[in-house]
Amino acid sequence: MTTVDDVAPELVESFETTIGHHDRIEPRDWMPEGYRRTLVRQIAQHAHSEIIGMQPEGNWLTRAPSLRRKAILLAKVQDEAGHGLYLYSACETLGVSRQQLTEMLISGAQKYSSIFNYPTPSWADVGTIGWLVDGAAICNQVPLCRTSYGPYGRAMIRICKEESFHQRQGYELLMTMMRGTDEQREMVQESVDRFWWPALMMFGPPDDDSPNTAQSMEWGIKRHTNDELRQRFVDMSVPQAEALGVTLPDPELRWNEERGAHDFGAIDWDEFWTVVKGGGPCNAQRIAHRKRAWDDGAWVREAATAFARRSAS
Ligand code: FAQ
Repeated sequence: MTTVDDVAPELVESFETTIGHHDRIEPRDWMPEGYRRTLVRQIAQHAHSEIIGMQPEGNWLTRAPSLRRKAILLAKVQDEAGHGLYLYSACETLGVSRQQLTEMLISGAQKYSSIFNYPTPSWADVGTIGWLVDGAAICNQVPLCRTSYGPYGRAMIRICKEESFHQRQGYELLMTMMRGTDEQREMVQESVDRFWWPALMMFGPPDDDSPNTAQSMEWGIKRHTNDELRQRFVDMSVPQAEALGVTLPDPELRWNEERGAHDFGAIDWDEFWTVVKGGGPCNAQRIAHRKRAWDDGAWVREAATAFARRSAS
């Protein structure tokens, strides 16, 4: 492992200058081991989230209420698979293989977003995930297009364009239901009630309890803190909820003239950490499903590797 102490000073200086100028670090450039490890951690967690994130909505593929909704949902879930692949590829430029990353996900050594450990018992959840979960993802990810590591930032550009489409389809789905029957409106409200707080948790722990934020900001990996992005998401969602005609389940949510932002109630951080540590309602099911798919695909990976080896010789 190379540390700052045993590399040529001009390499360290070149890294620091690049970061200082908000330019991009590329795979061939020297980088501190901590920078590389932080990127592997964050990009892998992001990739795993996209792949595990296919499950809650995938649950509705066979039960979508019309062919049109089914085709849209199928396309969205396929997009998530694509995002996972771009991100795994970006991560591989840092010297880890997709096999290692998947094994770390399955063993619990690497995390994925807490939000995907909640169930999706209602069709309205498909719309709510698009509106709130993709909405939160966009808020967090648009600044990552300017992250300091080239392959990650470039992957994020396309991902954000697709997430933006996903968010709109979710909102349109909910809007259609809100124009329907009382029962449909109740389904939307019930789904929003369940997803609002977990969506706020997607941004990570509060800044004063976030061990990685300060260093990640210094390295230009993160461009904003967790709380800054969470606030941005709340401010963006309030008028959207009003237009939709749903109530956000927070009696303390109100505009603060002085701050020019919304105040909101306390997040249940005990719930967040329970879910992050594997105790959420669907953690075991999500990982078991991923492991089954990985095991079932072993023969395909073996055949592809053998074919590649034979073609190369
Ligand atoms: N869930 O010090 P920080 C999507 C962990 S993609 C689980 O603040 P950091 C698309 C964190 O890893 C959603 N764990 O960490 C889609 C760390 O643990 P570690 C995913 C969490 O990295 C939509 C510890 O807590 N997006 O939704 C969470 O500076 C619809 C301390 O936290 C990304 O991954 C959490 N919510 O900031 C797909 C975006 N929050 O690793 C399908 C990129 C924190 O030290 C359907 N990632 N932790 O053991 C990021 O921006 C950052 O990694 C944060 C966390 C902001 C998530």
